[in-house]
Amino acid sequence: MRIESVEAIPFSIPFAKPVRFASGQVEVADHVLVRVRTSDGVVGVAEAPPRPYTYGETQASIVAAIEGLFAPAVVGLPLLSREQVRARVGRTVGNPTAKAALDMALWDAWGKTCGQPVHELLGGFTDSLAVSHMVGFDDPAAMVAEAERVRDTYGITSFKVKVGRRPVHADVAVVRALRAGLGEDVELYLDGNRGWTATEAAQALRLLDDVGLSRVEELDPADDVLARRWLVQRCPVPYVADESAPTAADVTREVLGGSATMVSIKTARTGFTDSTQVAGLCEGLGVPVAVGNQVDGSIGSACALAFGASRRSTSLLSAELSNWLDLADDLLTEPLVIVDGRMAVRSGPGTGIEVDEDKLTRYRTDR
Ligand code: MUC
Ligand code: MG
Repeated sequence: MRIESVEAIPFSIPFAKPVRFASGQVEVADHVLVRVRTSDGVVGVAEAPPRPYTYGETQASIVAAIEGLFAPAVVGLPLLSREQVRARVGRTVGNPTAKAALDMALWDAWGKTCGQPVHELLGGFTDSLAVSHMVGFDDPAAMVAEAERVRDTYGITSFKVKVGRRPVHADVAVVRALRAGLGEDVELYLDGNRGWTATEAAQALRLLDDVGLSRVEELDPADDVLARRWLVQRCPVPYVADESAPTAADVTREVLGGSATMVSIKTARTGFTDSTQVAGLCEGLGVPVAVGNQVDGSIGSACALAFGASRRSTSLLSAELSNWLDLADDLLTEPLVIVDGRMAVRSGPGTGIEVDEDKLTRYRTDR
């Protein structure tokens, strides 16, 4: 069974509530649906989210990379020759979400071919994950109200708080307000998307010492190499590498260099194949991991769920799986669900999702 075609379909679905953070903001899911067809007529899908402020990709660049470079490189290869696909696609540098979506669409097609869910093909560790919700920039009262609504509606008790604004005191006030409003029983952790200097981040950590944070992520730029190591050495909780360590090589460099003590794994940028590699590396190094979110849509969230549930190391902590809640609509025939703060794996073959063709017709932007 061979790869017969690879399509890149741009679509656009508005977020009912835009997500804002230190490195950018997302108002519309202007993502790309990657659709693979095999010689047996099986179809696999995944989505690529353009995040120019993180990876330099745009919706147009993802479509161009897939149509112009990756599809011609892989069409005709056996569906299961993932290392060949990886080697050929890897000849082009960059384009992480375009490569990841192609990889996940191929896994989806394989799962649908053999009638097995991807989370089982990848390891089958568990059947549900605790969900963490990301709270974007707003004023303190609005951020507390959003977290309370998400907790009361979906039972979610883990929150990633976006920080990195100046002055530091504004974000410190937000985090304090969240702890006061939500109580001691919720998990709170921070993501600065490189917005602060190491000195500002250290100040924030001092001011928040008694708030009970579980971890912090990319508070300052990893490219400020010595300042970052200085901060990580002093950080009282795990310091997560996210955008500074998207590949296994980056993880090795950042962790061994003392610039991070924990790693965020995002299927949106490492697909299933390279996410497996990163997870195995972290397990070998003894570095904890968490399943992160690229402000994914429903398809991307289903992929992150399948991967997170596949291994022990990726299912220990709550996974960032909830940004689709803020989308005005999605492309799925069956919506995702969060009950009692958890998402159950989809039981169908592949990643367990089906694209609603009428919705795709409505939201695609290339016709
Ligand atoms: C995150 O964890 O940083 C925001 C920007 C991005 O690249 O991903 C999101 C969430
Ligand atoms: Mg992050």
